[in-house]
Amino acid sequence: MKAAVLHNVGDDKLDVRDDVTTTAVGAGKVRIRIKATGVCHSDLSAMNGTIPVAVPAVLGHEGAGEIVEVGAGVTSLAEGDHVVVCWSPQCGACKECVNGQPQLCMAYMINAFSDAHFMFDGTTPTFGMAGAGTFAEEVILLEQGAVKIDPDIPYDIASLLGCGVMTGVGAAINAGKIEPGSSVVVFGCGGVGISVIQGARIAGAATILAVDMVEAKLGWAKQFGATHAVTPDQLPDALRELTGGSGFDYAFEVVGRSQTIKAAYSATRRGGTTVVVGVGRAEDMVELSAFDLFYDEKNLRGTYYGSANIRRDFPRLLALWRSGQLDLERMITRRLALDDINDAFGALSAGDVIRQVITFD
Ligand code: PAD
Ligand code: ZN
Repeated sequence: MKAAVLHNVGDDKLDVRDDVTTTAVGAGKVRIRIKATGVCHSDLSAMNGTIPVAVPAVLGHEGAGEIVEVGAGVTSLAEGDHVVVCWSPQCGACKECVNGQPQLCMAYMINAFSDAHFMFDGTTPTFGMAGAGTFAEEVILLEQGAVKIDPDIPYDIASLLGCGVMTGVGAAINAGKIEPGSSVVVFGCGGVGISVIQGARIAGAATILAVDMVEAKLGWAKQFGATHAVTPDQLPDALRELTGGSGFDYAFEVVGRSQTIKAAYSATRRGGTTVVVGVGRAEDMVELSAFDLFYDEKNLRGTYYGSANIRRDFPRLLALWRSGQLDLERMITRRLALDDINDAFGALSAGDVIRQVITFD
C-alpha cells in the first residue's frame, strides 16, 4: 500500500512509497482503512525534531476511516464501523483516567515508540507517529485509539476531530474553562487556533481577539468567531482599546514558541488564565519574572490534546457540529492526495491554509 515515510528527523520531505505494508492485526487491535487525514503542524514538528518520533515513521495523526479487520479480544468495534483515530488513547482505568485527567493517561504511550506497525521494502520495521501514522492507506491501531462515530458523518469532517479541533475547542472549554461574557486573545490562527476561537465563541466569550502575522488568517479568524483581529505589532493598541490596558481574561498561545508564550502571558489580566496549546522545542526556555508570578496571580497552564476525555468530548464536538455551532466544513481550505503531501507542508509553513485534508478515494 501507499504511505508517507519520514526516514530521518531533520528530513524536509516525506518519502511517498508504494511498498509499505502493515503487521498482522494482533490481539486488542484493529485495522483501519484511512479515508481522510488532516495535516497538522505537529507533523511538521515531528520532521524538524520539535516533537520526538521514532524513525523510520509513517507520519499523520489526525485521521478517520473504516474498520476493515478486528483482532482477537476486541469487543467495542466491528468490521464496517466508522472511527476517528485518537493519537493518545485513554485506558479508562489508570489513576489519571479515573481522576478526571484521562488526557494524561500513559498506559499506551510506550506503544508509540516500541510497536512498529508498518514495514517498507519488505524488511524495514517502521513506526507510526504517536502510535498512529495516518498518512497511509491502512493503519493498525489499539482498540482504545479508535472512537466509533455515526456512519453519516463525512470522513473529512471526522478526521479534524482527531487532533486540531479536539485540541483547540478542548483548550477553550476544558483547559481554559472560558466563562460567558469574558475577553479572550488567541495567538496563532492555524487549524488549532481557529478551533480555539470557535471554542471561545461556543463558550460565550464577548470579546475574541485573534493575533496572527498572516493577513488572510485575520479575515478567516473573524469568519469563525473572532470579534477583532490584528497583527502582532497592533496588539498593544488592541489591548488598550478592548481591555482598557488591564489585559484579557484568557490568553491562548497556539504557535509553540517562548516568544509568543511570553506575549500571551503579558496580555493576560491579573488573575486571568494563560493556556499554552502550541508545542515548542524542549530547549526553548520561557523566562518569567519571579515577582510577577506572585504579584499578578495569573494561572499559567499547558493543555495536552485539549485536556480531552475523548469518549465524552468527540460526541460533544459532533453534537455542536450537527447543531451548526461548530463549523468544520469551512476549516478545510484544501483537499489533496497523499502524493501531494510535501506540497501540503509547503502551504502549511507559508500560512496559506487553515486545514488541509488528504483524502484517499
Ligand atoms: P499552523 O501552522 O496551522 O498555525 C500556526 C499559526 O501561527 C499560523 O497561522 C502562523 O501564521 C501563526 N504564527 C506564527 N508565528 C506567530 C506569531 N509570532 N504571532 C502570531 N501568530 C503566529 O499550526 P496548527 O494550528 O496546526 O498548530 C498550532 C500549534 O499547536 C503547533 O505548535 C502544534 O504543534 C500545536 C498542537 N498542540 C497540540 C496539543 O496537544 N497541545 C495538539 C495539536 C497541535
Ligand atoms: Zn495534531
